[in-house]
Formats: sequence, C-alpha cells, structure tokens
Amino acid sequence: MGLLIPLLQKCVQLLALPVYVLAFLGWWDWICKKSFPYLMSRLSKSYNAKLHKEKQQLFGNLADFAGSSGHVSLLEIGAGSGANFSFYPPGCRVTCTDPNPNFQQYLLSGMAQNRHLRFEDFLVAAAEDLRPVPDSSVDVVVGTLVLCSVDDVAAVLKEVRRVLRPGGAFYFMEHVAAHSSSWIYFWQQVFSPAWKLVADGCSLARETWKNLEQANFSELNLQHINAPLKWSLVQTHILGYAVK
Ligand SMILES: C[S@@+](CC[C@H](N)C(=O)[O-])C[C@H]1O[C@@H](n2cnc3c(N)ncnc32)[C@H](O)[C@@H]1O
Ligand SMILES: *[C@@H]1O[C@H](CO)[C@@H](O)[C@H](O)[C@H]1NC(C)=O
Ligand SMILES: CC(=O)N[C@H]1CO[C@H](CO)[C@@H](O)[C@@H]1O
Repeated sequence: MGLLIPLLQKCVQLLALPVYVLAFLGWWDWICKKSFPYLMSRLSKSYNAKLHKEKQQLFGNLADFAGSSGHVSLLEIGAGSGANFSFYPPGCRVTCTDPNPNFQQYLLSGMAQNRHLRFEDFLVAAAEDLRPVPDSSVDVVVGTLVLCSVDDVAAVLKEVRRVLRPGGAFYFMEHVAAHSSSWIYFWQQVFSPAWKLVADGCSLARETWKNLEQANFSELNLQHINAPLKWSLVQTHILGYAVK
C-alpha cells in the first residue's frame, strides 16, 4: 500500500485538474465561497431526510440544558444553511456563526420557517476564534459536519469549552475516518487531497473522536455509527454530546 495510495492520489488529482488550475489562478476560493451555500442547502435537505431519526435522537435531550431563564441559549458553529433549527426546543435563543458570509440569506430563510426559535445574531467568524462571545455565556453549542472543515479541531474545541457555561453541552455529528483496516479508509485516503480542495476544505479522514476525548470535557457521550448514506466515503460518523 506504501506507494499505491500516493499514486492513486495523484490520479484523482489529475481528474480534478481543472479545479487545481482555477485554484492556481486564485479563482477557486471565490467560486467555492459563492456556490457552496447553494450546494450545501440542497445537500443538507437530502442528508437531513436520511439522518432524521439520528438527529431527533441526538437533540432529544437538548432542552435539559436550559439555563436559569428557562430557555436554552444556543450557539451554532459553522451553521451553514441552518440544517438543525427544526430540532431546537421552543423559545431557544439561537446565535449562528460561519466564516462564509454568503450563508446568511439561507439562515434567515431557515429562521423564518422556524418561528418557535428566537434568532439573536449571525456572526461571521471561524470557530477557532469566537472572540465576540463571552466566556461561560451559552448553554449549548452545536456543530454538525463542521469539524471536518475547520483548520484546527483542538483550537475549536477549546473555544467551545470557553464559551459554554459550566454544565453546558456541545452537540456534534461529524463524518470521520473509517477503521484503518477497512476499504473505506483506503479510499478516504486516496480521495483526501483532491476532496479537500474541491469540497471547500473538508477533510475526509479525520479521527475527530480523539480530539473530543482529549478536550477535557467533564462528560463525553459519543457513538460511532454508519450513516445510511450511499456515498460511503462519508458514511462513518460520530455523534453525541460533551458536557463542560
Ligand atoms: C459541510 S458544511 C456543514 C453546514 C451545516 N452545519 C450542516 O450541518 O449542514 C461545513 C460548514 O463549516 C463552515 N466552516 C468552514 N471552516 C470553518 C471554521 N474554521 N469555523 C467554523 N465553520 C467553518 C463552512 O463555511 C460550512 O458552512
Ligand atoms: C487536559 O488536561 C490535561 C491534564 O490536566 C492537560 O495536560 C491538557 O493540556 C488539557 N488539554 C486541554 C485541551 O485543555
Ligand atoms: C436547510 C435544511 O437542511 N433544513 C432541514 C432541517 O431539518 C428538517 C428536519 O429534518 C428538514 O425538513 C429541513 O429540510
């Protein structure tokens, strides 16, 4: 396998050559940032339809983390087009963050369809640096399909822990690296470099559960599942919540 993987990686990169050329010219990032919100809003509808049961189960106890006001104050990182709003409890105060400002119109229309929530703010920020959000100020942080795309997972988890109040929870659902002896893992490695460029910085084979284990939450509820997706490169998922 030693030489096979780099060789196959180069083959896949050759197939993606037009994208590499656009990146070389400096245009790809602009195209990605403009077109991704539309693509994500379409993709996330079909993804959510397939993972409805899992999300319902995941967010089922979210209301237990309500603060003293009786409502949950919630910060969603990498909110994208707002794929999780319908799962939040009535009265939930939602602040969204995403480094890509082009998501805002999708978030606003998602909010308009979820009148049971109170939309507080949209921050254009990477989750590695949530400076406008004070320490220990939110009950719940949510991130779905985000830790695959951030630059520094450990730095993000540190920020998440900083902004959570003691006893608050971080809910996550992420596609991750498959078992290292599986074929899926082999193909994840083959496609990884080209995928990262084409899919707006998404890493195919991160062992994100390790970062969560090392992030010093006081309690970690984490499950590995095979998501019911046909596209098996992103089938292997983790989901759960970590309590500060
Ligand atoms: C695959 S999309 C997922 C969107 C949405 N959370 C969902 O579940 O459909 C990844 C999102 O992460 C965002 N993102 C990329 N880098 C980020 C970073 N450093 N911090 C926070 N979000 C980031 C992207 O802009 C994009 O909205
Ligand atoms: C977690 O705790 C250990 C032991 O106290 C410490 O060495 C480590 O730096 C901490 N990690 C983080 C991310 O806070
Ligand atoms: C934008 C988006 O993906 N919205 C979805 C949120 O989740 C509900 C329930 O699964 C879907 O019906 C929406 O399409």
